Amino acid sequence: MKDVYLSIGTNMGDRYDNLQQAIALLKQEKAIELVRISSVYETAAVGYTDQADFLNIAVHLKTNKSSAEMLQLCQSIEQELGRVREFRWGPRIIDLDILLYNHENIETESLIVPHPRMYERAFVLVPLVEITPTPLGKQLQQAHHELQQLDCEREGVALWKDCNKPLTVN
Ligand code: A4P
Ligand code: MG
Repeated sequence: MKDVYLSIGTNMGDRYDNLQQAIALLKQEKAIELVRISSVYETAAVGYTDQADFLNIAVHLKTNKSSAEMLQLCQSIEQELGRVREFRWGPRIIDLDILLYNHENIETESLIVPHPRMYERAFVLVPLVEITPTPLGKQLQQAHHELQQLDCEREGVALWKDCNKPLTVN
């Protein structure tokens, strides 16, 4: 089984419901075992900043799927939830990115892992570090290290106020 870490973000419609639906679709997959889901964080938009705040989470799962199959699954969940790609970094119902795939370095036309922008983004690192208190491997150790260099409040990342609604694995 491969250890995979995903980042999931949403800033359109009922954001919490979008996260819940994405988790439900991951759970439905026989080849996927959900290990841990982070708290929900509300985060200021990065990149194209003139858009609504996001909700972001990180997810740890185990799977026998290849990295290409995982990318395909992420994209099919995005499609199922009705994501329309308007422009890069623009508003989205749901975005599933593969952060890490079993400590591998992958560079194909359609997939780069570790995710190329993950180490500079507090909205990725805060949830990821939360679910990896004992960072195993260089990539997770780097994530912990980079997060220490960031000022999360300044970067606009905060535990979502409605955090009495945690997303759960079971
Ligand atoms: N792709 C390559 N590597 C990966 C990977 N590791 N995981 C390719 C997933 N996809 C990967 O992605 C474009 C292409 O990236 C895919 O076809 C896939 O083959 P996309 O999801 O279609 O488009 P995108 O998400 O708009 O572009 P991109 O470059 O993935 O955007 P980012 O860097 O993910 O940024 N601010 C906050 N606060 N929270 C957010 O969640 N998200 C973004 C998106 C910007 N600002 C944000 C947030
Ligand atoms: Mg994406």
